[in-house]
Amino acid sequence: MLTRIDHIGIACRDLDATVEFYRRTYGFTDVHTEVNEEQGVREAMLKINDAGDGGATYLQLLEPIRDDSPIAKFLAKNGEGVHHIAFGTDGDVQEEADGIAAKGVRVLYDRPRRGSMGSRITFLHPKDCGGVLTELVQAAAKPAEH
Ligand code: CMX
Ligand code: CO
Repeated sequence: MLTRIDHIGIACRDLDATVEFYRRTYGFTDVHTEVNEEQGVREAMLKINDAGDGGATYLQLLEPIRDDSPIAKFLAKNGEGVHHIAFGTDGDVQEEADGIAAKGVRVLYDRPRRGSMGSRITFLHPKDCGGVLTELVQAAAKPAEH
């Protein structure tokens, strides 16, 4: 099941300046920064709130590290702004994607890829989602409690 908004992805040209804007303007802080080579981004996750399923909701700020990456292409065409929305699943993301594909929506990956903080992610084609690039996220399993 899709249980929450996991994050909103925002394309920016200067990650550090954008993180600073969100800190100065709203008081949000980056809880995590990483480079995802496969996606061609340097990114920061700003936590907004915890969610009832044990997950959380974030803003994902994305700066391109390559000219041929999806974020670089988006910036060249549209400039900075909202790039995608991401729903969090409480179960297997591939099962969610298969169920959505069966409804006629194109899923971009054959199998999930690695997202922020060890999550498993896949994307739905924006042309099948009313112009909204949509990501599905299965958060990394938390270590077992002792
Ligand atoms: N939101 C809405 N529409 C979008 C879009 C977006 N973010 N990106 C592209 N489109 C639209 C374009 O406007 C274009 O529409 P028109 O044909 O009407 O002009 C169409 O989709 C094709 O766009 P394109 O610029 O030619 O781009 P591509 O087809 O090469 O790539 C997409 C589009 C969605 C397949 C590609 O961006 C992709 O694979 N995205 C998934 C991966 C990703 O976005 N990674 C970065 C984030 C990583 C993370 O979240 O962790
Ligand atoms: Co994302």
